[in-house]
Amino acid sequence: MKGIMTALITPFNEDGTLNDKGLREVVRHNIDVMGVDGLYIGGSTGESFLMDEAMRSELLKIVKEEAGDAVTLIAQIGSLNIEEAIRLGNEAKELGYDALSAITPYYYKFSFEEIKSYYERITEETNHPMVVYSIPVLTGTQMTIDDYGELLAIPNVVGVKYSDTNLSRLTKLKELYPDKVFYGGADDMLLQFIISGADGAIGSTYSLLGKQAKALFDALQNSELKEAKNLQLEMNQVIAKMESIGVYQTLKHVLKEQGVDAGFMKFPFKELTDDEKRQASEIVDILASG
Ligand code: NAY
Repeated sequence: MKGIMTALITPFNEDGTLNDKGLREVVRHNIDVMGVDGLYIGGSTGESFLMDEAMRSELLKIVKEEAGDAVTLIAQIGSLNIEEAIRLGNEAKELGYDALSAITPYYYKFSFEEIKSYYERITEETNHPMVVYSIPVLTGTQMTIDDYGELLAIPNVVGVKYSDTNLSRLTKLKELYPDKVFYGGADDMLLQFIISGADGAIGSTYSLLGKQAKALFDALQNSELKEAKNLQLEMNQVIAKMESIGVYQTLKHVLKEQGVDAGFMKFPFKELTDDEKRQASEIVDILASG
């Protein structure tokens, strides 16, 4: 469960249906070319909040079929509809996913008690390892150290995908809960996450920067701080460009230029304009020269 995991994009056809062939290519690319330790399926990068249940279920099936047991697989099954989350969680478990993950319930301003009962219910009814997915920048839900502690005490909650930038809180959490697994979630701060106590990271850009991220992770395990810093600076050149154009769209464009059928975005996400495509293509050159 440790190391570098790609938050997988989902390739769609132009009509919004799942691009089965493209999805398999993206899975293969991440395992065979990037060499990442795991895949996180159906997260924010995966556009799963734009999909219906049947499509999310199909996504989980195809990825498992293609990946087999080659890498760790975590299925993001969270949904505002608790029955849907439980059904998807049980499907993922039966398919052989190593763990489930669920976004904190969003949109409504749920109380912490409500958030906690959501995780209690999903874990009770799926009985499979659960990674809490906290991403305040998208959900607006911030939790305190005590809140995290209460969630980590729920049976089967094994860790947190900590897509937050408060690193002193992360350091404290890892000190308090050394046996739980914490994943960093801002790819331009991978170095800082690992130094702050994260066991690994889950990020979108590892579909392109997986090798550098793995090298950075390994450098830190060997206390090669200077090497790790250089790798982070190299990665951040690409990440900054992606953020200025649109991370998910740029990922798909660059992968396609590299020969991986990453498909289209799901409505209402827009495709890149011609000018943005030109800017995104510069990343192809940067990666090829590195
Ligand atoms: C997911 O569920 O797709 C994630 O892991 C999200 C992590 C990403 N954050 C967002 C907001 O998409 O990888 C990061 C992010 O794309 C990267 O740091 C570049 O900004």
